[in-house]
Amino acid sequence: MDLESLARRVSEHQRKGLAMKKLTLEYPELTVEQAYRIQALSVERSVAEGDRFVGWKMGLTSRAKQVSVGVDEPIYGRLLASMELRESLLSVGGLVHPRVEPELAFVLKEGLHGESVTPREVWRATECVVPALEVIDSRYENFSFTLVDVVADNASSARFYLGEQGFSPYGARWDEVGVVMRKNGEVVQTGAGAAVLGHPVRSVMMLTRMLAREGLGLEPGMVVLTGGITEAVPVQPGDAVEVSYEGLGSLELRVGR
Ligand code: 0L1
Ligand code: MG
Repeated sequence: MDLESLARRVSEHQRKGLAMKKLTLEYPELTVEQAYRIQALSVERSVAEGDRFVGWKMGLTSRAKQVSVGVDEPIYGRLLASMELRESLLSVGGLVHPRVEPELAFVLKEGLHGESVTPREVWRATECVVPALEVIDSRYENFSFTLVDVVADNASSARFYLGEQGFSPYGARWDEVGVVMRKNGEVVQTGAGAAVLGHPVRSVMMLTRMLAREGLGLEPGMVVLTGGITEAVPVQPGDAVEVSYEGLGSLELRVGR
């Protein structure tokens, strides 16, 4: 099986925002390890073409999402500079079926490596915690996939938006931060930081552990999206999403063509 050509296929669908059939329909024998290789190769293609690798995301960090995909461990994806929204406007051009979810992002000032990183080490390495929105977009038809498919598709990474204000890692009980998400003025989701593996710091610890198994690690300056605090909400042009993070302010995202 030619992982390079599968990576090219995934990249093209990501770039053009075109839905595709699940890779596992054609290659049922694909493994999770091979799927991570496809993910890495497709991101390397983007970097070779001028994009920049800026961080990582954790996905499937809530029990509900893990059950829906039939797994009991989160997955990770890679973040590129081109995915970061610089203003509070999401253009759906180039996306298949975008969904928005509130997250807490950790921005690192020091690297993190190894299989047994402690919470204290994560706090010491963290420059700030930032309220964030992730826009996920599975490139698979009907947002339907297996674990292997979604890993190869960069864990559905599409866009992310970071709040302007960063907070000291010691500035809040991150597991107790309540979140209220409104779409077009109606409350559509509520949650708390504890939805992310019990505490978002565990997401960074787990990511570091998962990367260490591959000989990888987190570098200074990187962003880590720790995982959805609520279910992801589908959006379309004309929608406006507003998320308030208890004690931390709010983020808005208008959705356009
Ligand atoms: O960020 C996430 O939790 C999404 C991971 C991939 C699963 C999905 O697309 O819903
Ligand atoms: Mg997410």
